[in-house]
Amino acid sequence: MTDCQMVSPDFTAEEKLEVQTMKTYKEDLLEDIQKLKTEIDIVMAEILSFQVAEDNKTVEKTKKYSTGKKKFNMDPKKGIGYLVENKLVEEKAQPIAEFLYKEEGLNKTAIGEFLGEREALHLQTLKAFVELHEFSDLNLVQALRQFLWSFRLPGEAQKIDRMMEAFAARYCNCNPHVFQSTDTCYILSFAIIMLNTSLHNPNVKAKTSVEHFISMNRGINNGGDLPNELLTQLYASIRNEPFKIPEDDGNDLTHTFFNPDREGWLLKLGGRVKTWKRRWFILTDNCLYYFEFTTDKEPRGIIPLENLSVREVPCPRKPFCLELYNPKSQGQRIKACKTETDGRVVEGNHQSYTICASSAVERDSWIDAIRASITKDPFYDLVSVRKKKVINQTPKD
Ligand code: 4IP
Repeated sequence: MTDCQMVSPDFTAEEKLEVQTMKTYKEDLLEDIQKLKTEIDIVMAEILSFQVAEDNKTVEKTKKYSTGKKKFNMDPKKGIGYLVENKLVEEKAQPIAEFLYKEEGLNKTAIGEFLGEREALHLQTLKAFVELHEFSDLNLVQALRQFLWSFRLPGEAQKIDRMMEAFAARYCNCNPHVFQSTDTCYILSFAIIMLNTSLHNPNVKAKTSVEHFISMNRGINNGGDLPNELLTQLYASIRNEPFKIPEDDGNDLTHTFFNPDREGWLLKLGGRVKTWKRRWFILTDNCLYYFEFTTDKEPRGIIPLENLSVREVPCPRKPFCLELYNPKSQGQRIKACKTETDGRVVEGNHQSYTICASSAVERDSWIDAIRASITKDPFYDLVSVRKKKVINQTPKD
């Protein structure tokens, strides 16, 4: 029985036709709805697979990012190379600097290593990295605290030089009226780092006083002095709170400056008159100081180790001797000073210093300590070159 036959027999032929048309229209509509449903299902499936692909991409990207960070921590250059290859970091100073400055989980030694390199991209990244630090209205100690916490200074003198130079330039940029030159800021920054070690490293016995700190920094403001209040304030800040240095594994700058501090009794042979004297030796600041008594304030003699070498030397009747000598000008007098019995400080007379320890072990550890001290000399050179430069300048009005 057709739909037409199902309609009421009381309907006119016209009415029956109308009902039939409506039914056909309804069927068409249902069919369209079904088609739409199918299409929606297809689109939904496509959207879903697209989302899955996107999610997979994100997961993949996150994975690569974390691999890149791991690689960076093991080998900073390779790590950045990997991140660049995978388009996760742009190969430009600014984005790399931002990555180093902001990214969590990066090893601060690796950051220091990357920033210390000499190639153009590294130098530009260092500049951009330092510029991400905001030092305006901070005193020098506050700024150094922030800076030295953001990475770990590498051990190499030239790298430290570049980093501290960049730091000083940035600090002076943020605080244009504090110092007369970047060099002044650079020298004072080193003085502060050394002060930190002197005050907080238990191995350093002689603690720097505020008066000594002020006198150490005389003339560094382009020939003029920095205000005592400023130096006193910086001194107090360090005394009250030491620098926080990332991952202190005994190889940071403060150790580099002061290690190894060694002191002890040794016998020293006279220069012209060859008599053996028992003296208390202190090795610090790349100098050997010797005293008559451990409690003496003034040393009897000071031997700057610059340009000297040290070696084991055979000596009649004294089995554990070492010798300090100038490898470049043997036979000439070593630059040193000594105090005469009448109290006058005069130049030393030694062409070499022969020093005797009480055992082979002791002799060898003095040799090691002196050698280590000599090889660390570049730091002092870096600062002293700048110091000479700024002290010889006429103060500006
Ligand atoms: C002295 O011998 C002491 O050994 C001095 O050592 C030494 O000076 C002198 O060297 C030497 O003549 P006498 O005391 O027997 O006279 P110290 O200063 O430790 O007492 P150095 O330069 O080693 O300090 P000359 O070079 O001044 O002779």
